[in-house]
Amino acid sequence: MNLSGIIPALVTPFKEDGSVNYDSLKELIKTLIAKGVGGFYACGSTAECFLLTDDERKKVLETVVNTVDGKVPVIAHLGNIGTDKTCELAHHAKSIGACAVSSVPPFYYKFSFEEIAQYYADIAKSAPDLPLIIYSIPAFSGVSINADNIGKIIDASGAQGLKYTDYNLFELEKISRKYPNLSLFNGHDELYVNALPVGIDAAIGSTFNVMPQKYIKLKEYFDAGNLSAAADKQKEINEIIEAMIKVGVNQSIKYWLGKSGISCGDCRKPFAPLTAEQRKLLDGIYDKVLN
Ligand code: MN9
Repeated sequence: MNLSGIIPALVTPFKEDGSVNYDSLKELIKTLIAKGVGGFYACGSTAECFLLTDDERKKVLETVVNTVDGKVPVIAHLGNIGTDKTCELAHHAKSIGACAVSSVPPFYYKFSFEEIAQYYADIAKSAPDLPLIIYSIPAFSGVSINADNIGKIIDASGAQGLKYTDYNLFELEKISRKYPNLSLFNGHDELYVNALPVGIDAAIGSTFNVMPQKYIKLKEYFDAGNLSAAADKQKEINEIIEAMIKVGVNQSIKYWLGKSGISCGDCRKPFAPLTAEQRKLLDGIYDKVLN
């Protein structure tokens, strides 16, 4: 799989009336390409995918693919609770030129692992030539994907990658030893420096919408063997992420992008708009985000 570097999981900007702001999305993509990102992850958790209609998801993906115009790869997240909807999105992603597809496991009904593996097999059938990236985010999906069970998904679907949004790096390391050919994507931006030695291929994350330059620098330090500078960079980043988690990660990203001139509106309900106090906290560290 030809994916590397820092891959933002794009936010979905909204207008004041709540509709998708496609102009801001285009502007954000162009800005991030100019900053040197390695690709885009479209319609993921950060994009509020479960708060978008199916039509909006398709139109957002089309906007991303068209704006990127082949400059970097685009991964389409298709995740849905039902196989049919996911497969429809897979057909669409393939037809418009996405480079890879990805999905969280189906959730809520506590499907058996056999059912989950079949879900991925069905996606693979719907987009046969596209690499499939499993998206593990147990804190949100409630599904644990680990070294003991991931083989069932790989065997059923031929999945070639894993986006790993979990704090358990021992498990990631176990997966990397057991499946050396699986492409691994770091999912918790606050662990980037820790995941690099495990052998990740790239990082996919929300905070790259606002501060990709910090991670690009961190990777340069790491590649040059300057591990203490890389660790210091992560500390600088994590001070910011800690505040973002307190306020709401997507809310913080949208607020800062707005300050930088890319209007993103609020997150969709039931997410609440930021309070004056939360905005003040974010204003206080905005300069640190930009550096
Ligand atoms: O998968 C993102 N996860 C979610 C990527 O959006 C749930 C991460 O980039 C986190 O937002 C970030 C903060 O924990 O690492």
